[in-house]
Amino acid sequence: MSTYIQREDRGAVSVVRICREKQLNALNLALMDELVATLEACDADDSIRAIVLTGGEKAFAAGADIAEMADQTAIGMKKLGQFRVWDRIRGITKPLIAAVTGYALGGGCELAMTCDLIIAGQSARFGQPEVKLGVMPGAGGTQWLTRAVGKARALELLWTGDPVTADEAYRLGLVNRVVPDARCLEEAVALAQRIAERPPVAVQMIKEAVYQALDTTLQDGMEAERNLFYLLFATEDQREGMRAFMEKRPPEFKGR
Ligand code: DAK
Repeated sequence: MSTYIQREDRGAVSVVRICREKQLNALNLALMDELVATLEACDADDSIRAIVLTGGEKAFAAGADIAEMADQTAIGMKKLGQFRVWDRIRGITKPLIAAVTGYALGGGCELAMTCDLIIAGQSARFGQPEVKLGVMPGAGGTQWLTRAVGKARALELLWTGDPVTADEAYRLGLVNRVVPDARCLEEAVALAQRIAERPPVAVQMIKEAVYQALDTTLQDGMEAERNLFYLLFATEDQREGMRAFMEKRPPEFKGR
C-alpha cells in the first residue's frame, strides 16, 4: 500500500502519480522510497512497456521536503544516502515520460529531467531554486541542465534560482512539447502508447545507447551502439519486424 504514490495501468502503459498535493508534492524520504519501488515494479512487469510519471495540477513536485532537510548536518545528509534512490530511477530500463503541470522545482525539476522525455502543460514552471536556500542541486540538476540547455543558460538558471515557463523551457530544449494542461497527461500517455507498440528490446537498447552518448567519447559510443545493434539480431522481434515489412503487414512484437 502506497501513501503517496498511485499506479494505474492503461494497457501497456503505467501511469504513476505523485499524490501529496497539500505540500505541493514535496519529495520526502518516504515518498521517494515508494516512488522508486513503484517504478521498479513497473519496470519488472512484462505487461508494461512504458511509464508515465505525473503529479498534481498545481505541482509536479516543488522539490525535496525542506522541512526534512532544514536541520540536517553534512554527515547526516551523506548518511541518508539519498542519491541511491535517485540512481535507481536512472536504472529504470523502460521509457519513462514525465507529464508536468505546475511547479517542477529543485528536486522536482531534477525528477522530471531524470525521466527520458518531458511533456509540459502550459502551467508548468521549471527551476532550480536551491541557491535561494543557501545550497545547490544535489540530485543531478547541474548535470542534466547543462546537458539539456548548455553551460551559459544552465548557469543562469542555477545562479538566479528563478523558474522558467513551459514555453521558455521548450525554447531552451528542456521539454519535448508544451500542451494545454488539460491535455498534458493524455498526450504523454498517447506518446507512451506509440512507443509501447515498438519492439521493447530495441526500445530499451536505444535508451541504453543514448545515455551512453551523454557519458562517453564518440568512438566508444559508436562501438557500444554497434554491439547493441548486433545483439538485436538475437531477438524474435527482429525477425518479425523485417518479415512483416516484406509481407506488407503490421508487425506483432513480443518483447523477445
Ligand atoms: N518542501 C516542503 N514543503 C513545501 C515545499 C518543499 N519543497 N514546497 C511547498 N511546500 C509546502 C509549503 O510549506 C506549504 O505548506 P503549509 O504551510 O500549507 O503547511 C504548502 O506546501 C503550500 O506551499 P505555499 O503556501 O508556499 O504555496 P505558494 O503557492 O504560495 O508557493 C511555491 C508555491 C512552489 C513557489 C513555494 O511553495 C516554494 O517556493 N516552495 C519551495 C520550492 C523550493 O525551494 N524547492 C527546492 C527545495 S530544495 C538530493 C536530492 C534532492 C535534493 C537535494 C539533494 N540528494 C540525492 C542528495 C533537492 C533539493 C530541493 O529540492
